[in-house]
Amino acid sequence: MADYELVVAGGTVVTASDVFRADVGIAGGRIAAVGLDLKGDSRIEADGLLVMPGGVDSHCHIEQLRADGGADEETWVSGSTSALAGGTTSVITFSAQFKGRGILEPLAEYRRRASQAMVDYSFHQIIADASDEVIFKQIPEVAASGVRSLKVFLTYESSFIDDKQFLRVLAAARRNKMLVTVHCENYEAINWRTAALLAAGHVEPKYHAWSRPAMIEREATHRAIALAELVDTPIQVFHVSCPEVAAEITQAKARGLKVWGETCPQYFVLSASDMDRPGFEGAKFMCSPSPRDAAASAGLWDMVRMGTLDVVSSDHSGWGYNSPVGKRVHGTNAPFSDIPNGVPGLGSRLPILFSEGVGKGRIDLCQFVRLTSSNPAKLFGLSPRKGSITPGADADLVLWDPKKQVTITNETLQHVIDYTPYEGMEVTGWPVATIRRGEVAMRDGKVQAAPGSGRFLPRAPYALIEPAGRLPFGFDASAYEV
Ligand code: DUC
Ligand code: ZN
Ligand code: ZN
Repeated sequence: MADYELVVAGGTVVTASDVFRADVGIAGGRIAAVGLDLKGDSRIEADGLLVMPGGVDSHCHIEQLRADGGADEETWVSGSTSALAGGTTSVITFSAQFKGRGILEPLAEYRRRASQAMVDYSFHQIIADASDEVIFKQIPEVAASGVRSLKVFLTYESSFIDDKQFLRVLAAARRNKMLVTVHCENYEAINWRTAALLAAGHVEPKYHAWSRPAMIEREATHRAIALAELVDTPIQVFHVSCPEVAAEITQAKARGLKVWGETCPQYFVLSASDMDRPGFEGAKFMCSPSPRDAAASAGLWDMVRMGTLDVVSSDHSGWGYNSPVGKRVHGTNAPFSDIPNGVPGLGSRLPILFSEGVGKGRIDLCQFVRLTSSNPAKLFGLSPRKGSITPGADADLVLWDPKKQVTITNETLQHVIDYTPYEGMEVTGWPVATIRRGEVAMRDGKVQAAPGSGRFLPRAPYALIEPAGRLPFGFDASAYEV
């Protein structure tokens, strides 16, 4: 009998720190050895391929419930299919709270729906209503169930929380050893500008960007960091769109604060001008924060290289273009303020970052692995089980052809959303096989995992997100029920 059930042989292994030729031996769904001349019951030839940890997409919206009773079109089966097709093996999605309601029932419903997943998964619990019941009773239960991150929105009518509620969430996170992720845009400023734009008759999709220029994101980011510093709670700033916002994070890190930054492929390759396409077409590119311009994208790459931005996730969001419950839910003449925000990106995340980043010499292979897999795994408490190629880790691998040229079409991405904002984009580098816990889940574009084969990833407390221990005047206000 061979030593391993499966050997991935002769590839170039890429980890967060090294690039080297080796075989990877797999047994019991885990990596059992990384070495030379390993013998397995079966074997995958990886000559000429890169062997990298499976992608960890720590921010994507799958089958998210909507306030009107519906759910995202992207189901766990279609979303998992797209993720695996694009080399991603683990995701963190959202459990949404609606104002006036609790968080335990929705989380149970998300857990039920995710039982169809084909990738491994966890959740960020959205807090849209920081009531006493939620803050003092339900958040501790959510943390104990293994969900160790919260998400708050500083904008959006349905989910916005004010500074007082935000402070209560930060304090609850500190008490319960959780990380807070933040959507940073100024709610009042967006509403004020939107009202003025609509009064001026500026209703087309391109005015979405006008309603929320960069300083609206920068202000909210600055505020989020200051309030997190006040409570001494670690945060991750989601979907940073431009370097002046990232600079707030640079300064926070330089002061020794535990503040991390995430960006997404759309901020590297889309711009506000994409929303200025004829008719309703611009809606395809509408997401928040708004994509900016070429200079902002160039500046974001600098921020990635400096280490300010640690994670590149997809922020995959489930709104179809032609679907009656998608972008045109309020009709194709709807003002920009009534068009749902978000772009799909589960399957295109790795190819775009590889082609634009590694292929164009902006980042190296290890940086690619860190941004797309190792860093999100570490930051969200999934490491070393996920995000590394090391004995004992889950055998989640993507076998990558660095030379393969592909023209992205919606079909290549295999999501249920009926469009991609990247239609026609040429990329070099593509996943040819995805292995999830030792099983070949995708080969040559054919996804072969069974619905329900994904597993929930409970997350225990972990050192990285322990408070920095720097409380103003040494007084811990989070210890009081206020
Ligand atoms: N912005 C978000 O905050 N979430 C989903 C999509 C988007 O554009
Ligand atoms: Zn957001
Ligand atoms: Zn999002």
